[in-house]
Amino acid sequence: MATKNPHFYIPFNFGAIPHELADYDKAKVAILPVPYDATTTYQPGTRNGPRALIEASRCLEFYDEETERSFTWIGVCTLDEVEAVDDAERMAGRVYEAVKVLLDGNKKVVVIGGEHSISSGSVKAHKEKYPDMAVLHIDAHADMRHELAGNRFNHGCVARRISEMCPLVSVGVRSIAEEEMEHIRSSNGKIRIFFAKDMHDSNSWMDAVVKSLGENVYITIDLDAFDISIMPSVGTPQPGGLLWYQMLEFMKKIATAKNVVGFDVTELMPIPGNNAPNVLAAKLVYKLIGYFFTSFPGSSSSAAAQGGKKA
Ligand SMILES: [Mn+2]
Repeated sequence: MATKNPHFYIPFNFGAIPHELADYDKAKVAILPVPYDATTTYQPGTRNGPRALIEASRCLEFYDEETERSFTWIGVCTLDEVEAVDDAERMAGRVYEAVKVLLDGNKKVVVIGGEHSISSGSVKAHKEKYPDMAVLHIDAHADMRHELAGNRFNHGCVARRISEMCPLVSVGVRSIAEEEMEHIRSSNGKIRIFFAKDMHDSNSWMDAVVKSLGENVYITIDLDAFDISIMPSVGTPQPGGLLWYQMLEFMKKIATAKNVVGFDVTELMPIPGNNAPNVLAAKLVYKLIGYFFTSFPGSSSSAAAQGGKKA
């Protein structure tokens, strides 16, 4: 028979959330760690991302001074890590199976990577549940190649694979090949792209992104979308990215206008001795759980609580 933990135990889960709020059956949110890193093209190490993110999350406060509330009451369960297999397509398939079980259990799913290729499995599972959803892809790279290094499931092709399933809007891009640009041009607007060069000196792009998406949105975040000054811990860094408060403002706009059905945060490549980027990644995940899955003043779920359109 289980006994209550004395208060001096700190749970080893996302956020160090007390066991009664991290219990699978009661939790509304399930965090799925996927420590996979096989097709990265420049620097390896994203397999260490999920553990570093969870470790960093344990130092965060539950109270969010920005929305003036704690989010932990909805319940956040940290699942065991998905076991890595060598083949990226099979790995995405494994993530698909795992996410499908969680969605069948009515969880809101947060996948933490691991390299970006894993996101296609999560998108596939969400698409089955939300057939009309679009994907908001936040990334320094277009990830729009048909194949890279002979592999269609290389992390540099993930947006292309996702765009074969859903409408796709890419935001923050500042690294793109000519063939990727041509593919986007020939998509007849099914693939939209917002370049970082048009984002850094004005926030008017945020409303344009909101307008380009339907009601149900899945968000896939490659942490290299952030500027390298605040997020050096990525395998394929690019200068000129999003800053912290800019990202939060954008995410709050999405939360207010859309129904976010799930999200992933990928490509954290921890640098030994520099934990600050790991904390950024962890805090981003915590805030997004709050923005997307709980109500806060002005959010669409708070509109629902007042008789708005969403259940
Ligand atoms: Mn990227």
